[in-house]
Amino acid sequence: MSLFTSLPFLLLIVVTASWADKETENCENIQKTCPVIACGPPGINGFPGKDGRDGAKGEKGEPGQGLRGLQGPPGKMGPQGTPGIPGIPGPIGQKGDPGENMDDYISLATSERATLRSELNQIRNWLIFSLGKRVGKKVFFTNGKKMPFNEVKTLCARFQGRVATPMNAEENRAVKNLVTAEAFLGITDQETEGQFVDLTGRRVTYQNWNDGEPNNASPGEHCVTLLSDGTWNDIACSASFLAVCEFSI
Ligand SMILES: [Ca+2]
Ligand SMILES: [Ca+2]
Repeated sequence: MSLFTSLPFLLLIVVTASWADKETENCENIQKTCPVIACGPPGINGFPGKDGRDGAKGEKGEPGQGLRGLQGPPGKMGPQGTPGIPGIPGPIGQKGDPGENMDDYISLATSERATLRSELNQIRNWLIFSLGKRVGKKVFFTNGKKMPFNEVKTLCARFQGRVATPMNAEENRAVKNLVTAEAFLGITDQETEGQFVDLTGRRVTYQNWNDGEPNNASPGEHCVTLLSDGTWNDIACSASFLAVCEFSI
């Protein structure tokens, strides 16, 4: 090694030795003036201190962003309000059709009634011609069925008629020509034996008894029938004979 190449190295040694002496001197000086702990390792952090006092109240925050609740039920109905102001009258309507004239209506009703009456007369005449026998203002009809006397009364009353009651020879002949079997007449002596009356209680003035009748045979005969020859016989009311009704026209 040459002298020139080792010179910087020698200077470095000298400077380092000089800095070490000064450092030792400073440390000795510090130890003389500062506490010994100043040169020790740093201590461990202590526990956190107590909470401080509450601060001042902050300003109101913005509305939250959460979901809105369901709508509640409707409240109670409020009091009725005052009536409103009447509206403006509407426009006048068109003139209506003229009504039916009362005279025309009455005339039409009268005409229809006359037509109906005419038709009813035609029907009645046909019924009499085909099914009944007419004498004056009385018509006799039969349904061709046999039944007890009380049932004959009920049947005739149902059609607003009466049990056939000949008041003279002509009516008696009409009934005889109508029937083909023994038929009840509307004559009885149920109230007083031997006193024959019609169903209104009026004593009959016309009678056409068969020979030996009325005999009120046992156990008692209080109704009357028309025999095939047109004469009469008193008979038990519970027996069944042809029903014949009469009607006024
Ligand atoms: Ca009798
Ligand atoms: Ca008799």
